[in-house]
Amino acid sequence: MLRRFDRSLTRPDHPTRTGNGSGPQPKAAKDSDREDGGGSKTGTDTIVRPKTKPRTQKPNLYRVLLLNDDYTPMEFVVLILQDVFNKTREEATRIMYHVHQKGVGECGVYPYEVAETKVTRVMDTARKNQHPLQCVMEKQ
Ligand code: TYC
Repeated sequence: MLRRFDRSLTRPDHPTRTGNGSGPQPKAAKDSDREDGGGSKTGTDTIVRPKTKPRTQKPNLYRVLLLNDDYTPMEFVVLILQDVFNKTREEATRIMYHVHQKGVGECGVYPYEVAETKVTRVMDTARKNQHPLQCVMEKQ
């Protein structure tokens, strides 16, 4: 079943949220609305609570991948991995050689907007330096 994303379900401080954070508050039935005229002579009044399962939502994650080509200098790729993906010199060199040998390699895994920003930074920097380096993202 498809459910609409609703931040207020996971954010107790969200303005759409009311009450003590334990979910929608049940509305007590007005006595005048009740078929039996109300009153609690028997002491058996019941409160009907809407069924709301507490749901925690994990963000969708995206792998950011570098693709190999024959022209982008190795040093440029290493610098990109250090600058954009915050890799150490050693890790950046390892990833660069992996991409060079296998054709594709993972630079990191991020939520959508973060992944998108990193892809844009790589592509813009490559274009500015006239390198054909390609960077893509894919849903994990
Ligand atoms: N294959 C390139 C070269 O030999 C180096 C390279 C590595 C290019 C990784 C792109 O994503 C890449 N100069």
